[in-house]
Amino acid sequence: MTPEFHDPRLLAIRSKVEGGQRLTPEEGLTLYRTPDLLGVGWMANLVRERLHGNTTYFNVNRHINPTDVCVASCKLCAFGKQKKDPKAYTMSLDEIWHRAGEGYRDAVTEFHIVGGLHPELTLDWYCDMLRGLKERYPRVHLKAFTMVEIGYFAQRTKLSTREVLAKLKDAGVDSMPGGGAEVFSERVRRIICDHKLSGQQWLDTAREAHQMGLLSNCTMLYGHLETEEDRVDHLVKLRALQDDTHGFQTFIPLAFHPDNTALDHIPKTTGFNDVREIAVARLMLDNIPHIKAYWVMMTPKIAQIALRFGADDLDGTVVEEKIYRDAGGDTGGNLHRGELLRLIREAGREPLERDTLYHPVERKEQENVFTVLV
Ligand code: V47
Repeated sequence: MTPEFHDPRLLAIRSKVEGGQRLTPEEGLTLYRTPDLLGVGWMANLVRERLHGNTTYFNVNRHINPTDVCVASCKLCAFGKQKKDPKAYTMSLDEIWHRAGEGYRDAVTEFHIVGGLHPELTLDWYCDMLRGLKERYPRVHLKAFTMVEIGYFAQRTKLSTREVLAKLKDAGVDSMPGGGAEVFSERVRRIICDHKLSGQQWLDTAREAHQMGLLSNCTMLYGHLETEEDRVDHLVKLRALQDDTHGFQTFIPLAFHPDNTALDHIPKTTGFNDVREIAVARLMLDNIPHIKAYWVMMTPKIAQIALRFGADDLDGTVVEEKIYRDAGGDTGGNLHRGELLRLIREAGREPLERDTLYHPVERKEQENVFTVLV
């Protein structure tokens, strides 16, 4: 059933969405400012169903965070620690290779590997880590390193970002996650992540990765000091890069979790804002195929509702998530495959297990083995 749109600006947006036309930044602001969440969600759902029908994607994955030692000290982050902090950790290569294979019920198809900017671990160490994972788990896709880590490796080795990417690709990186983009506004970055690469450098590194055949995801951190204009600007910049490279697979809006960060006076985002972020992203990012409701960040309950407001992907089983847990996230990580299936089916959607590149995965549940159907 089509909802009634009383606001003439929303009516105009609706006819553009129905006609498959691109929305302007001003229209993005209207979507953020209207209280009509159902109207915005209805339009986002229209686009989502046009692209994916009733299908909802998920994967069976494990996070690996080799170290939380980080030179950046970003105010937004509760995960990164100074090397001298007694709570800081750095895993040995043997530990990483061993831990990667333990503690999961379902055979994983993806390792999601990101970590702090460690001042001493070398690029060769990371390449050995990747080669060791590939040798032990040849069928598992390695989605590894944010654009921020690539920039830091380049700075430390004095290689170009292209050379760093080439070395990591050669060692086994199959694609890249979307983290570290935060919000591109330099005003906000100066406060929340001062020592990190700039928004433009994040985009330039993503462009290079895409040009070298590495697909990636992209994210936006919201719910801290950014304005609605900053969010629209961020989405429009991602959309412009995607027009050029077609290298982004999925956009993931990330709600800021303030606990244990230097910004812990900022209140947590609300369910209304989390759902609206999904819907606005689906409508503005007309050239990015997937919008992910990352349940670890949104809670499984809100992520499930998001499946009717523009999201077509729930991420995965996410064994051993640390970044949100350190920032007070209480969803705990680690949903089993069966629980993801239930969330999706109870939203009236059709679950489809995917690998990282969205190929369907067929699984013999009893034998705990999978086949990627290409
Ligand atoms: O890079 C850090 C953000 C990201 C906080 O690509 C914080 O498939 C909220 O990027 N509150 C990590 N956010 C998560 C991420 C991700 C997650 C799931 C899937 C994919 C993918 C990527 O979380 C960091 C940073 O941008 N972050 N600290 C915090 N306190």
